[in-house]
Amino acid sequence: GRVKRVVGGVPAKPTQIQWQIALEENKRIDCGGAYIGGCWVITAAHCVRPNPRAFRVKFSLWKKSRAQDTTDIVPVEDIIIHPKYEQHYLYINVLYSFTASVLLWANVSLINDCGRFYGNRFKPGMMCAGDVEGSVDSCQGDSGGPLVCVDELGVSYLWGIVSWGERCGQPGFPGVYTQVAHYFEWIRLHIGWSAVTKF
Ligand code: 4AZ
Repeated sequence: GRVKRVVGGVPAKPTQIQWQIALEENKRIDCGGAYIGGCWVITAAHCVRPNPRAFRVKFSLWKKSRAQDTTDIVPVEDIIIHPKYEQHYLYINVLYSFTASVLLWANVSLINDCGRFYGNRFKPGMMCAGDVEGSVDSCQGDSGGPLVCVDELGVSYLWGIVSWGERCGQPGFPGVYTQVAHYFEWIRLHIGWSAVTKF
């Protein structure tokens, strides 16, 4: 497959990014997501349709596909889309088939005042990350996947969700992410406090 993927990434070590999931729709993988605890996974709304039966969640992505056991692939019971999600904010996404290779990750910096790059397409609840030169970025296929901040104790916090951008790795067009904190109350309303897992 000709999957477009993270720019400037390096392979993850086994179990390094345990919260990363892959979202499978009718045997294809076009999106990622993050396990946040309990029975909850978070992803980008443009990755899903309100039809849980079309999707499965794949865990343990560091395992070679033949080493995956049945519990690494789980069905989806329900899909909750944020009420303010508006499809017309999105660009048309070309879907790439994910003949899966290895999970890659990259170090990105948070970039402030992203309206200078994207004008009024950049809206509240969005944030930008990468670098201005375009040497690190997320890309198609990464959508819905996690951007985490790691604190001084090594605890990872879900900060952003891969959302959109002007192609990938383009100078002056950093990747745009959903700012998780902006939706925290809504997320908490659905999952409750107890569900949040510490990684
Ligand atoms: C996409 O279409 C997409 N460079 C995801 C991330 C970025 C661009 C496009 C950011 O899913």
